[in-house]
Amino acid sequence: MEKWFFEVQEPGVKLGLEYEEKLLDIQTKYQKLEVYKTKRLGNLMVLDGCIMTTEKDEFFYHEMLSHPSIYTHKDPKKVLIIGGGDGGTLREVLKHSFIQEAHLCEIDGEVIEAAKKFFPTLSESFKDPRAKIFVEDGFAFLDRSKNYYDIILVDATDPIGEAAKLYESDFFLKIYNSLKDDGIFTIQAENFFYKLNFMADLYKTVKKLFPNVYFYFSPVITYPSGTWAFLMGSKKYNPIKDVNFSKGDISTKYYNRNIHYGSFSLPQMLKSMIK
Ligand code: SPD
Repeated sequence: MEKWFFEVQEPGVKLGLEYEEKLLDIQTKYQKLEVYKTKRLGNLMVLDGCIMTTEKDEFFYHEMLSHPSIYTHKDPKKVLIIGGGDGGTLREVLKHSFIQEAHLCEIDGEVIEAAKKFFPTLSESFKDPRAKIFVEDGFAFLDRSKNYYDIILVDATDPIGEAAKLYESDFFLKIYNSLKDDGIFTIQAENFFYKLNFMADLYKTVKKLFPNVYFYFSPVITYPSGTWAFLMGSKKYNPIKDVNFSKGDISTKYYNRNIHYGSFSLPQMLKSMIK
């Protein structure tokens, strides 16, 4: 008999993935954590009913969260990832040999353990000597690290429940203060089809703190609408004028120079909301 996992992506819209086996189903201190072995997309991680990542399509999201800011910053050495307990973003950051320190602050240690067990191709970088893992709340962590990071990447869940505070001005102020004078941060930012108003509000909130704010996009086939947005807040650099690929090539499946430039083109319906 067929077994299916369904995510309700929007009222009246579901995405279904057929699976062979449920590998994990636990309630952690923070959320319900499930892992499925799917027929088509490898292992699937689900938090509170929401698709986080699959082994087969994760590269879109993790490459695109990481590399645009790394190639835009003049000389990035210290990176902080908030969330991202599956390790995919950490793996991408550490592909760059010039990154000296990559700190990952994930509130839920059970996500890290599940990633180590069921997502080895994402969690491989936990062993890298440049990586340091902190299992704690991102707010408290940021309070302890002022003016320290070149880049901060927020690899969060959707802005629902507890995670909603990761999309508010108090949090962005802490990020601003933890970045150096030419720092950049990037946060996952939903999609323009279902969440246009959310994206416009997010842009305005970040723009009050950061002089340079940009949206860019990537396909992520298992996320609502199939097209995912990222917001970059930068104190100094512009990702089109300042991007510098002479830092060296890395191995990717999706990100490249032309994708970098093209991803910052905005759909008209979003452009008119943030002008
Ligand atoms: N609707 C899905 C949004 C999930 C964003 N975070 C994914 C975490 C993967 N590292």
